Amino acid sequence: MTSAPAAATTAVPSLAEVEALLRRPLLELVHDAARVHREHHDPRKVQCSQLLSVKTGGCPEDCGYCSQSAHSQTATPREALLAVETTLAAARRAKEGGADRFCMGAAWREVRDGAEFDAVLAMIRGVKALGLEACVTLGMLDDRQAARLAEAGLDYYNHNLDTGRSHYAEVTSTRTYDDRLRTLATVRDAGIHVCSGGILGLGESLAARAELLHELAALDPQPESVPINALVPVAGTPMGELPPVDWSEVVAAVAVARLLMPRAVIRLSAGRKELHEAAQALCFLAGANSIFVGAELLTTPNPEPASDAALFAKLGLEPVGRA
Ligand code: SAM
Ligand code: DTB
Ligand code: SF4
Repeated sequence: MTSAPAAATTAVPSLAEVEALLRRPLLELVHDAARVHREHHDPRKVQCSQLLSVKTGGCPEDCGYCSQSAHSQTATPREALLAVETTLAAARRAKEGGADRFCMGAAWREVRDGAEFDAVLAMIRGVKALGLEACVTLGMLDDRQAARLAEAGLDYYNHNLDTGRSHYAEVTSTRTYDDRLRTLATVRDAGIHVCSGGILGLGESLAARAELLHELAALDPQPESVPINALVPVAGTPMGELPPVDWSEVVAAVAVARLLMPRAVIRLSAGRKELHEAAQALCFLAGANSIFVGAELLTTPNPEPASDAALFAKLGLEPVGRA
């Protein structure tokens, strides 16, 4: 028998209950999340993905946090799609560095059929041939495009809800929350694993943060992979001057994500460079079991591999790719 979808076995708490979870005394919350984590996952294993921006900058969307929006004046250069060989050379290096998944991001509003999409399909085939899992994030897409991604062997499609529905218009005006949900359904219907999460620190209220976590947990089936990003402030974007989220709020969001989505892999994603080691340790205790490795995310810095190796050694954690 194959395992049942998570949502079939887990009743999703109400929105008010999710907000109440976020407000619980932090160590009580972490304790409960750690227990649930251990029931469903090996607490010493951490999935390690490496990112590459295969098409950087010049994006027509106006996401207020993003270095790559054409609506913002940032230092991020606008580049053409990388060559397939350049991408696969980076994937090879990622594998040598211990990553088990290679994630490719494009600053597109949506996938368009043609030579560039064909090149992305070739990248996916090449990444799979190296023995890595493949993930892409390409914006919106239709059924046929999703089917072609699945046929190329794509394991995961990342498409974040970013924030709660009530706060979404403050973040992006060029698409709607329902556009996002529709794309997630298209990915799901194509049989590709769903990676969907959000960003903390976009000026959202605790209620809006609860909405985001509730919305993710209510997806049926729930996402296999849930990135929790903390805003990496980028100069020249509308959100570049927002105050940083406190580490305790990152820990609480990870813990609540773990409680609501016991089987999902919870990814401690962007913002880790600004999160001190002890705070990251609490996140791993509370159920985070995936990170981005490598010194760069898409356009912003990530912890150096040597410092992550030292942190794993201190905490007794192991990358899933290592036996
Ligand atoms: N254009 C595609 C899209 O938006 O779906 C894919 C690339 S986009 C850069 C992928 C995700 O990265 C966004 O949905 C957002 O959640 C996250 N992200 C982008 N900039 C960020 C920042 N400055 N801090 C934290 N997360 C960020
Ligand atoms: C996700 O949730 N986080 C990653 C990945 N999905 C594509 C992106 C983080 C981007 C951080 C800002 C940057 O480097 O441009
Ligand atoms: Fe474009 Fe994605 Fe950045 Fe939004 S988050 S501006 S869609 S690259």
